[in-house]
Amino acid sequence: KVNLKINNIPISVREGTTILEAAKMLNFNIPTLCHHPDLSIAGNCRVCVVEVKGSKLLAASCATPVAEGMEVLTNSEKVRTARKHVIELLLSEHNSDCTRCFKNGSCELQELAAEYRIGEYTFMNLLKFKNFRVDRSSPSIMKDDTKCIRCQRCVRTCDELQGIGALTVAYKGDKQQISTFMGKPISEVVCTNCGQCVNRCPTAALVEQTYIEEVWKAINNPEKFVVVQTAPAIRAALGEELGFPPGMRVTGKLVSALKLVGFDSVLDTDFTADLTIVEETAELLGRLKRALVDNETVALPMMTSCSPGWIKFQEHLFPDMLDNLSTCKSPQQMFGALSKTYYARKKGIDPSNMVSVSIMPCTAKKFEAKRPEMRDSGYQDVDYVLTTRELAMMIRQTGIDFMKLSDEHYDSLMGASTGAAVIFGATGGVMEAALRTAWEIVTGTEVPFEKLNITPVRGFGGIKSASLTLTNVKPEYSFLEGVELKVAVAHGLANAKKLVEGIRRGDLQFHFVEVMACPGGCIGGGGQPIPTSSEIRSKRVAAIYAEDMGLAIRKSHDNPEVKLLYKLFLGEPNSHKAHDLLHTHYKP
Ligand code: HC1
Repeated sequence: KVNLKINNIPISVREGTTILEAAKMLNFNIPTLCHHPDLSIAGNCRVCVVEVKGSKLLAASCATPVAEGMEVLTNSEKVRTARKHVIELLLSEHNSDCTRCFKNGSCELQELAAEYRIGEYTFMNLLKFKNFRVDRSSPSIMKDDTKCIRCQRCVRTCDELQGIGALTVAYKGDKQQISTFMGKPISEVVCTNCGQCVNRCPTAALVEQTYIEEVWKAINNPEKFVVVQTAPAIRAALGEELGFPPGMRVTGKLVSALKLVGFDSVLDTDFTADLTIVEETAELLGRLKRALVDNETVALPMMTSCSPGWIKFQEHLFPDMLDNLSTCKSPQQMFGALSKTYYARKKGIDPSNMVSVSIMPCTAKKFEAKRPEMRDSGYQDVDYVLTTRELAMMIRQTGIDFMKLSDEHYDSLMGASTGAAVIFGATGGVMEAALRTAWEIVTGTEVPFEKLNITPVRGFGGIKSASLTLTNVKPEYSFLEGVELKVAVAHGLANAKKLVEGIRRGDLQFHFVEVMACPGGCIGGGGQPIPTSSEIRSKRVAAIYAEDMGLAIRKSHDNPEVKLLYKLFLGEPNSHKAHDLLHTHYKP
């Protein structure tokens, strides 16, 4: 233990603790702009400076470990003056057009400027001498260098958490910029659109491409029938934007709010998450049969395909392994294709007048919706994708007191879901849901309720693995008797990279692999409320599993509306119609 004083209050902390962390333990907040708990220490914004007795220089508290006998002042005259100057210097190179900014009201720099009462600028406005661009080339992410304070959170996120390195620091001194390779547009570089950089950017240098106005226009057009779907992870996070603490499930209020916002039908991505499990399990069993019985060369392990950041990652980094991806479209896209065919037909709506909107925790979903493969309904299957944050803006604009809303239920036909679908939102959830279904299909016996939680695939381990020996299988699955089904789960693309490299080298052998691009899975998606930290991710995951535990139906194949869909429309899993609408192939 190390003993020190912060603002004259004694404290004893573990060796290696930084001054910033120790101050937090005493409930002193030291502002920072480059520090983020998920990332390595940069120490480059200098906003977190503190005074250490005996030292002439101020210390960056995020990068300075505590020492025995240290006496620290976090708010002395000297500290306040320096901090104010740092903020003023940052503002001298920042486009402070706050009222027109997407992050107005949620910008960390704006918040500090308000806290330190920055009025007249002390320093010359240098921005006007710079020739910065706004990059709107990506359907997911907008990069505005005029707002950038070069804290490098985005660079570290892309490199450390995602293993991509699409963003880097270019040039030195006052010419320094955060740049893509050769300054190319985002849409032309190795960006997966995951939005993890957006989630950590303190200003509006990186924000989602917003489609709020387009969605309002559709809602206000009496000719249009606007359906909305909500991803599994939204219910565990939206509350944070609207007054609730992290970890509060707001499923019923979310439905009420969407109805008040004006959507004509409020439906659930969880419905197609269940459908994905039924389709994907049939596909996996088919691949195993072709490999084990027909001795065909089959791409194994099969890999999940619901996370569009992960798909793009494979396209960029492992194009030789695209056949390993399940042919299933993501639940978002299955929903889009069915909304303009099955749902439109059953409800007597002309699909050309239908607008399909989805609420996603993910910025890559905006890109996914615009992929050319995603038009099997004859139209663009999903028209607009909004993040959790954009939906919160729309709810605020509607003037609803979200906290006071009563709970409502999703509309029918594509609104029913099971606990298995809800857990899609957490890393390991798709695998757990698939195993619940695969076991029952292969053995023909029901998994007892108390055995439904498959804990080895849960938690925040970067790469998790598990195995399940199949016994007492049904005659048609005799080729699986005694087979040890090996599965693996990775979240965050840096972990995925390690896993896929191991598989490609032949060091790791699995039958089925789940990858989610974002840390923690979709609950930690790039479109989720800011901040997202490991503590917050844990709370959202706990909310997801609590929702699963509370539901009477917890296995995807038991979803009554999925059964009805097969009966009325698709026929059977992996049928021709299912293939036409719900499956695709990604080509190198
Ligand atoms: Fe996800 Fe999925 S779980 S990808 O993480 O398969 O975004 O929530 O909607 O499509 O269902 C995201 C979440 C989401 C899809 C589903």
